[in-house]
Amino acid sequence: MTGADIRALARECGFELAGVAEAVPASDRERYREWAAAGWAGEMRYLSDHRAALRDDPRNLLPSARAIIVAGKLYQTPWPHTTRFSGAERGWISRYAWGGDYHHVLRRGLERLLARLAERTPPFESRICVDTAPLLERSYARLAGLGWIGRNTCLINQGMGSWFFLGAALVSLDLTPDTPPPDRCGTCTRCIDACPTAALIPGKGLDARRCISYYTIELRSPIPEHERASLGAHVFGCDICQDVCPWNRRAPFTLDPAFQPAHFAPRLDRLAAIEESEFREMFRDSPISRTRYRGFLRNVAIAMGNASDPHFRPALERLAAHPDPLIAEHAQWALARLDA
Ligand code: B12
Ligand code: SF4
Ligand code: SF4
Repeated sequence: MTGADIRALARECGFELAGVAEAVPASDRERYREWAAAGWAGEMRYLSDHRAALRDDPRNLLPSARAIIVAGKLYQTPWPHTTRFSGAERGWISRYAWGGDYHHVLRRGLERLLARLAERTPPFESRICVDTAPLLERSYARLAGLGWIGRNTCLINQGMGSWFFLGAALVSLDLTPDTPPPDRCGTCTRCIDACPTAALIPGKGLDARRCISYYTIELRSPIPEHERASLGAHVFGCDICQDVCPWNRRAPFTLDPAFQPAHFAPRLDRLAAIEESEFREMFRDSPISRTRYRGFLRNVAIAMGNASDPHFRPALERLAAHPDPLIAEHAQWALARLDA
């Protein structure tokens, strides 16, 4: 079976992109080791502790693996980019989190794909990975021909841009591998120039410790004070280095109901008022649940401070009296910013 056969099956299962890479040690593993050793993973210890070495070889995840099927699913909907948005009373949620939780959607799609494949092949072993396993998804996606790794570190496809998720299925089948496309970033440096926190380091990739996406999603401790102003209205994730990418100008939209917006730019005062049980209910099937209630209110407080809108004072005063010191301290910072 070839990549073209796999792509036909993948399309039937809701994926716009698919390809095949060999299940051999990752050619980018040295690059990854250097990144982790430099401490760029910050508090994301699952990327830098003993589990980091598992990324060297996909056969650590499935010893019988011979091929990796990598699939891409678009999530862009026709709503504005962060860089074209204004509305100080609202908070910004990253495009990838406007709809349902992609982990489930991609896993279900890959399960269907494997079931269809099984109708056409001898029995085989498999393992699905959607962020959940130590696999260099972007590196194998590149090898499987889905795109190149841009200076913003995202995987970019010439016709589809970069607004797509990745999922992978390791299989014990011999499938004909695809070939990686050329790098098409050329002399462009728009993403590096636009990053508000200078997290993209030319030639080296992303220092996650400085990325708004890391601060607002992964970091459990206080957000460094000197970075809070750069967060602007972001309350979950960041899209700026993709918004400015020329390859996203004509990127297609998804019609999949799973990714239609439910949480597009909500009002900050509304977010500041939600109780923990409401947070859980509201974001039950959303990637936003990852930041947890206290992290989310921490982010909302910063965005309110950055909005410099005196209407937020009562809400911030309430948060400044919150029993959780993380929330209270960020709200006090925001109040001081309103006073400045
Ligand atoms: C940890 C993580 C993060 C961290 C760190 C991101 C990072 N760039 O390292 C944080 C929280 C910051 C993050 C943010 C985002 N993430 Co994230 N994240 C991951 C995760 C779980 C692991 C990535 C990882 O291992 N990082 C460590 C670095 C060193 O590895 P890497 O980025 O894969 O880089 C390798 C290759 O790029 C390679 N390489 C080869 N050639 C080249 C050339 C150049 C120029 C460079 C720079 C690198 C490079 O070298 C590296 C080492 O092997 C993956 C899922 C997975 N298992 O891969 C999703 C994943 C990468 N994230 C994804 C998404 C959607 C996002 C966000 C857009 C979400 C958002 N809007 O906030 C942002 C994008 C920020 C950005 N510019 O990357 C998608 C990316 C899809 C795509 N089209 O690229 C993934 C694949 C999840 C998925 N299953 O779809 N993420
Ligand atoms: S996601 Fe935002 S903060 Fe992170 S590298 Fe891209 S532009 Fe910079
Ligand atoms: S903005 Fe330019 S340099 Fe950055 S990823 Fe897109 S094409 Fe590459």
